[in-house]
Amino acid sequence: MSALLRPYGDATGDGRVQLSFTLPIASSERARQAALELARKMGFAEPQVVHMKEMGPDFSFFIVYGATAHSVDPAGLTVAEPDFPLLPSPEINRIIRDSLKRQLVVVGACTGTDAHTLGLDAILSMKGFAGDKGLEYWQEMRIVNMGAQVSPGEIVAAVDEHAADAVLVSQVVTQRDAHIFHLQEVHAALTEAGLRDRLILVGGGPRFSPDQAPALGFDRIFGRGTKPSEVASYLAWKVGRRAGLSEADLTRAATLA
Ligand code: B12
Repeated sequence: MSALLRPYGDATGDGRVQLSFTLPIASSERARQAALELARKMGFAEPQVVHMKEMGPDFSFFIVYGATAHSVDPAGLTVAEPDFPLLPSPEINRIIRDSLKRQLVVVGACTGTDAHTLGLDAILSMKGFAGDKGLEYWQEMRIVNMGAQVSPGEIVAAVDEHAADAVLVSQVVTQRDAHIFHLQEVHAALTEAGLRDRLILVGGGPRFSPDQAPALGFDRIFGRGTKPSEVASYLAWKVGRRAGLSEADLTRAATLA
């Protein structure tokens, strides 16, 4: 059934939304008017600046509240089907065991100048993220967490040393698409070392979306809010497929609670 949805602010369907942005102008009445004019140009009716804060001497941060005339019909959207099944924990261990007859070795690193390790740790470390345990929880996985500011050459060396099956690369901070460039560097280094084809190569970070994977030469990219169990499911599903486990087996595994 199709139903047009409009944002809810003060009353149902009033279209009111909140928008935040920064302008390169010192905080002042002129800056406030500039923010309001920008909001009007973006199509917001009755905009109000509900927050203006100086960001150093030359920049101002704004939160603007206003009404949009647009609506959306969720039923009319094309939504991508999940590209791998979410698997229960025991099935993740079972599939890895059946496929490899040994532990799956995962090397993880933040590359480039990026010092943001929390995202990678959320995925790898036992304590996990949002109530979900990290990859260290699965006994059929061995995790090598290399931490922050790891160069592509160091990742290649670690893949060699640990005979890794999967490489997980994190990029959180970015400017001028540096996060994309750094993933490309890792891909190039692994390819040059002749290791790319035998690895499951996974990237992640809040600026990425899964549809970027093919262009970057990665098998899968995970974005903002990823849960470790999604990554564990993906890795098990991928090794299962590579080992020739049947689609029926993998699908059955997904339905076992
Ligand atoms: C904590 C933090 C820091 C800490 C990092 C500590 C640490 N050990 O990680 C410190 C203080 C060091 C820091 C420094 C800086 N930071 Co900072 N930081 C943050 C902050 C507040 C939280 C990030 C975070 O940990 N989120 C929680 C984790 C769990 O979420 P996540 O990273 O998105 O990870 C999830 C997914 O993205 C995904 N994921 C991430 N990686 C991977 C990898 C794989 C393989 C997979 C599968 C999934 C995956 O899974 C995770 C779980 O869901 C953000 C703002 C914010 N609220 O996000 C700014 C932020 C990221 N920082 C920012 C900036 C600018 C900086 C600095 C440049 C500031 C400065 N001028 O010095 C420096 C950069 C230092 C450097 N060399 O990298 C900006 C980046 C803006 C941009 N253009 O990219 C942000 C967005 C703040 C802002 N709004 O300006 N920062």
